[in-house]
Amino acid sequence: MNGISRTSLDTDILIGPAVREFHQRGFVVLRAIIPTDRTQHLRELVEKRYLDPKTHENAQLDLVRGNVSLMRTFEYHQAFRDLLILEPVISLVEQILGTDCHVVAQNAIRTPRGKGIVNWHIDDVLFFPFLAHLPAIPENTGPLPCYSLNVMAALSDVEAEIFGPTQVVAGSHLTGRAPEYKPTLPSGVAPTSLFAQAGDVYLINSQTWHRGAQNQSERTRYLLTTAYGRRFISQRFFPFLNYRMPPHVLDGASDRLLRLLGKHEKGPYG
Ligand SMILES: O=C(O)CCC(=O)C(=O)O
Repeated sequence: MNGISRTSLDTDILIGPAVREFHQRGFVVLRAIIPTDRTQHLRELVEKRYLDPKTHENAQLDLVRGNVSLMRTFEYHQAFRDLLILEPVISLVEQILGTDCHVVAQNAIRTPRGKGIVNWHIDDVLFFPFLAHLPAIPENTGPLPCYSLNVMAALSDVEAEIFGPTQVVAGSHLTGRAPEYKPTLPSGVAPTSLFAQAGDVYLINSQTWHRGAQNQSERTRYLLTTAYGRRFISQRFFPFLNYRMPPHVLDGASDRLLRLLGKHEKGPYG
């Protein structure tokens, strides 16, 4: 599988091709973005959070879902919060979504043997259903706008099918259709498995068909997913109404980080 490596290219050179590939295929893979000591620390934090009985005690707090997804990890530790502005990822995200985009969600997925978010899905409502009725997108129109995307950071190695890779259907974001919410694809539709080393990061358009294949190995898989949206896409911090950002999340945050957390300029409507 191809991927864009940061080691040989600086941020500016990486961004143009990565944006093009993202728009064409509905995803792009960036190699070796998070150093090993950081992925190890993040894995340990996920494990600690998961093993803490308090995480599971009160469903009203929505700290874990389906025994697999740890929710709002930026609240838990600054190591997660600081990944919200990880370069060159954040510059790439802002190039795609605009410099007034914000964080929609940040969750850590911990999948031991037998687990996986195995049903095919898109992450938002279907934005462009009319595409299903067009013969083809006319050339020279420029890329279709992307409204929201998910940045997925591999925190452990997933180098073969048995470890349960994220799978995508290349080009599916341009079909104007959502997949049936089940583990299989229509015949003739082929998935691409995103094999990764810990520290690789991939961006997936919210409209791209994707899923996490079942982990069939003894190696627990760790994936950090951070969704970003344009200004008009709502943030999804449970309990939504009256959500209050814990004050420590804002400690020492830069203006860029504050904006990503939701501190916006005034604009239309408010
Ligand atoms: O676990 C994965 O690889 C995919 C996760 C996923 O589908 C999602 O967060 O929407």
